[in-house]
Amino acid sequence: MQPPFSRERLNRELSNLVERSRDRQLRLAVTGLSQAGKTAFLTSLVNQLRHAGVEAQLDLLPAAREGRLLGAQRLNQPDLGIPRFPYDPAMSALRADPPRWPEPTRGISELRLQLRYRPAQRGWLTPEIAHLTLDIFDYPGEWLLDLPLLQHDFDSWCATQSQAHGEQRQALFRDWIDGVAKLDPTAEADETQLAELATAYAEGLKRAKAAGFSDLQPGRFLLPGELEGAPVLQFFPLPQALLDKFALTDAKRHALPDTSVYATLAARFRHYQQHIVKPFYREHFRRFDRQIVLVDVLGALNAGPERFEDLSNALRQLMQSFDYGKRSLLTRLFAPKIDRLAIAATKADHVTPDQHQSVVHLLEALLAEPLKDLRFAGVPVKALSLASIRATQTREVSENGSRIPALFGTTLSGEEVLDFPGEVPSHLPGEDFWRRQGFDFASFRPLPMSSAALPHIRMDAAIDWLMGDKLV
Ligand SMILES: Nc1nc2c(ncn2[C@@H]2O[C@H](COP(=O)(O)OP(=O)(O)OP(=O)(O)O)[C@@H](O)[C@H]2O)c(=O)[nH]1
Ligand SMILES: [Mg+2]
Repeated sequence: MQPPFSRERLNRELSNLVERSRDRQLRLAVTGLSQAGKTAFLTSLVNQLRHAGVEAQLDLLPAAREGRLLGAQRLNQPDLGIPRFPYDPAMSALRADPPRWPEPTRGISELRLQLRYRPAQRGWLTPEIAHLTLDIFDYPGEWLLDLPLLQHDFDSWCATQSQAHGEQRQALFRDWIDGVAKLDPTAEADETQLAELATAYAEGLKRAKAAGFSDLQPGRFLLPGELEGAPVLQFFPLPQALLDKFALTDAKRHALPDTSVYATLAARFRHYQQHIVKPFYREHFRRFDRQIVLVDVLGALNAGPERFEDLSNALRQLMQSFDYGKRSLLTRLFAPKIDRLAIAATKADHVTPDQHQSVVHLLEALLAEPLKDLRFAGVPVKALSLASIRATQTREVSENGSRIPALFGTTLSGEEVLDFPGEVPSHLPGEDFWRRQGFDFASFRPLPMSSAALPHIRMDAAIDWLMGDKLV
């Protein structure tokens, strides 16, 4: 009787099986507030991995240093409902003459890469070549700030939003502040009036974003996409002073008719929570295996004390997205499963290399509480500083016999400059630092590309932490 399979066929099947068993998968999300450098990081990540075998400088990644990482190719992504990460347009911008930064992101996008590598340990069952399938996600930073909104009802959310903001930020909301002060929360809701006030609130948020503020809720007001003009986005917090003026105690509020201003805004807030915020966490966030949180610490330092304080508030809220303690909101609602986290200060090419360690210390100081909680919860987390796409070159300048490090780059307006950005404090800056205004940098244009791989600082260290253990 003929055996069902020939010996060759059996061997082939067996080696396919082994090959498949070596194939690994990872879902990686790049996270961070608006303009933190997520798209630049993702573009550089894809670029470095694609050129890992040849041009890319990845000495801090053992698989690349040992010549085992052979490169990466793009595959069709599994989630057909999510747009593809625009890698080619980003690279075209960086390759343009003069080079440009990739466009800001307006929605979520995904890219699937297949990495080919030679396993480090060879046994008789180990295939010659193994694969790691990497799904990477980019989404606007604003969406993340909506998680904390889930732990509130409309009243407690109004209370958090009424907390004192600095003068500079208040000034940006002036139209809304003046308009809302005239509102009667107990009156019958007037759709046109609510739409106008909601627009004024959204305009305030947009102005605050443009002025470098980070603590901006609700996030979708900034990037409404297809929800532009929809009633679900036509709400805003009622200032505590207004609620006090109408002596709206809990009992009184809840006795108001559904058609009142108060009840209409509260219903829209609940709808936003259920239909906008929750689906994002349920469908995307909780399925990521690993995340990197990017923070533009240097940008905030450059922008002064009010912005820096605002970044610190926003980060505290953002980090709740990683609080996996048993009683945390995230765990209760979505049971996430992240097993590794990196926290990176971006744009490190804005300071000279001798300052990089201080940047990491400052980042750790800024995130001291959440980092402590994460480590306590047993989530492995690493803090580092990096430049996804290095835009400056380090130079040394002689002055009075000593050599001072400096940066050379081209500003966004095309001017070549030699920059002395100053010292980065290694702890949270106090009044003294702000009084001296000891830190100042220009924004630089990307360097013209001289090789297929983008220049970077410590992208290889970040890649190693995020996926090095899968490449052994
Ligand atoms: N010098 C330098 N600038 C950078 C680097 N990465 C980002 N930038 C600057 O920061 C800006 C924002 O970077 P993005 O990658 O678009 O930031 P994002 O987090 O994706 O921003 P949103 O899409 O708006 O949420 C860029 O346009 C650059 O000006 C870097 O490695 N070095
Ligand atoms: Mg982006």
